[in-house]
Amino acid sequence: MDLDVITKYSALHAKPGGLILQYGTAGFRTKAEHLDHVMFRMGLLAVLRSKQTKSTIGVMVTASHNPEEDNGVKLVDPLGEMLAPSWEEHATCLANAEEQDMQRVLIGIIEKEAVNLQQDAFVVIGRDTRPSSEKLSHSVIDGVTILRGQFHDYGLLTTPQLHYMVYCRNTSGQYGKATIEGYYQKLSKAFVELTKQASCSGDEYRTLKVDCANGIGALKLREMEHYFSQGLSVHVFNDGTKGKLNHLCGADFVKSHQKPPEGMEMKSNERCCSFDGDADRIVYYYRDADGHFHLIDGDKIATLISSFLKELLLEIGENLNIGVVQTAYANGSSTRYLEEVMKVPVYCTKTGVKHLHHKAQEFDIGIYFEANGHGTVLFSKVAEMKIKQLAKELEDNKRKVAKMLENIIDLFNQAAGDAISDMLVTEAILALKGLTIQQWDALYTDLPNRQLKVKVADRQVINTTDAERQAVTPPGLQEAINGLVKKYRLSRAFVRPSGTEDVVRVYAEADSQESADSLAHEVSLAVFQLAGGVGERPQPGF
Ligand code: 16G
Ligand code: MG
Repeated sequence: MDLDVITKYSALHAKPGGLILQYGTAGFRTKAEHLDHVMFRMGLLAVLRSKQTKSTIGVMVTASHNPEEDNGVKLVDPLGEMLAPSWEEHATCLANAEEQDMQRVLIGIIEKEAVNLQQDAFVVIGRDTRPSSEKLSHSVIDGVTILRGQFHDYGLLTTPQLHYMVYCRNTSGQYGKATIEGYYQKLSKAFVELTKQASCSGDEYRTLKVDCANGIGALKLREMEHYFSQGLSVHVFNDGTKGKLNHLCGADFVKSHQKPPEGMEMKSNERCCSFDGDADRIVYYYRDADGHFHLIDGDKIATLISSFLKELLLEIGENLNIGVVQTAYANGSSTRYLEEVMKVPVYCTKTGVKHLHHKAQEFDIGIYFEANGHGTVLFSKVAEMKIKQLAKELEDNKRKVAKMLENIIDLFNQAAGDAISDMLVTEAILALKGLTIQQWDALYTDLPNRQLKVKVADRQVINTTDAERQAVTPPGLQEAINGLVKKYRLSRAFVRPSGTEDVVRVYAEADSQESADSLAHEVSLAVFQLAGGVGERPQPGF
């Protein structure tokens, strides 16, 4: 490897002196203009990771639900998973090395990870629709090329589609074809076969309104639409032709503001959903006859899916173990419903898909969802083989049910949470069970909740344990929270440093919205006082 050449080219993607960035929960994210050097260097790192794993590695250029001016990048590991933690550290070191230290840092990684430089490398690249994404993806390609890696640039893709491509390529096409048509065909075929079994008598033709956050989801949904139009007709809103990406729309906006997106007409009782900017999250919602808005978040999607899977398994008498994985943000009512009514085991992990994904792999069928709408279902190889066998062996009705399960396995993107895939699964289940969105919503009632942000000098002074539900530092904070929580009924609160923004996040729930709001405010004040708040003291009211 000619390191002098790398140094020369690196200067063309020079790092602004002193800029420090962190490979966070979902890669690097900041203003697009600060990212050119990071992209180039992630191209380099992807080649090294590819050589080390002897597999295809993915690089996705996106900042998901962040504002349009931001951008970001993350690496995708061989089975479509998030980058391994030790490599996240390398990514941070490499991104922050000043120009003159680049060679040393690169050599350090190569030695530490025993990368064989003679090994071939292959990198696949995808990007979202941000104005800055195309140029930044070329900087990734520069990095890949300089280290003599081979690459395929898929251009515009949703984040889960890139995960899918990586997974397909590293399983020699067994999982599916690593092309955009391959993705559309695999999911649509499963969806159409699954919904064929729904009794359509008297059913109106199924339609769904989809807010695409003015992002990549709109493009891809339009391309895909005719593959599944037999089973579902989608009406795309916020398709990017007028509005700004993620501005007053998209899954993150709808979930955090608990209100409908701009740019979508909602009649009462119509089924609507929102994707986020890179289409890896989905939330559903509707307006009732009185005009009230009802949000159906990731927790309720997980509940619908797990109850359906449990029913199917029961019908064929198969005893595969199911586990549901959530985070501390899961609404208390959802956890209670899953455990007490549905009798499925529920586990809590730290925020961030990699933690949930990892835990979900422990089960035959691992269902994981964050309340914000990111999630999927993982089927173990054993479960998949068993179901496939049953679909051949069983008779009549049971065989039909096993076939449905087979289609469900194909319909879930097992490489990552995927708004398109989750949407199709949800639509199929609602059709098969003949459920309206109101009936689905009525499974349980969410506890009123509130999320707030607090600015502090250094958010890392907050350390947590018990899947982020308890703060161990700064001293006195958890005791203060415990004291406040006691003042309200059915209440719960926790704080954690954000992995994507320079803030501390506060979550509170209680028996009424007033109580949840007031508890969240009081906890914010405790954070401000005990964890070094900066700027104005948190004010009550939202
Ligand atoms: C990222 C995570 C998401 C998590 C969120 C939390 C991935 C792919 N995405 O968007 O899972 O919920 O960060 O953000 O892991 P926060 O740390 O700022 O609260
Ligand atoms: Mg996203």
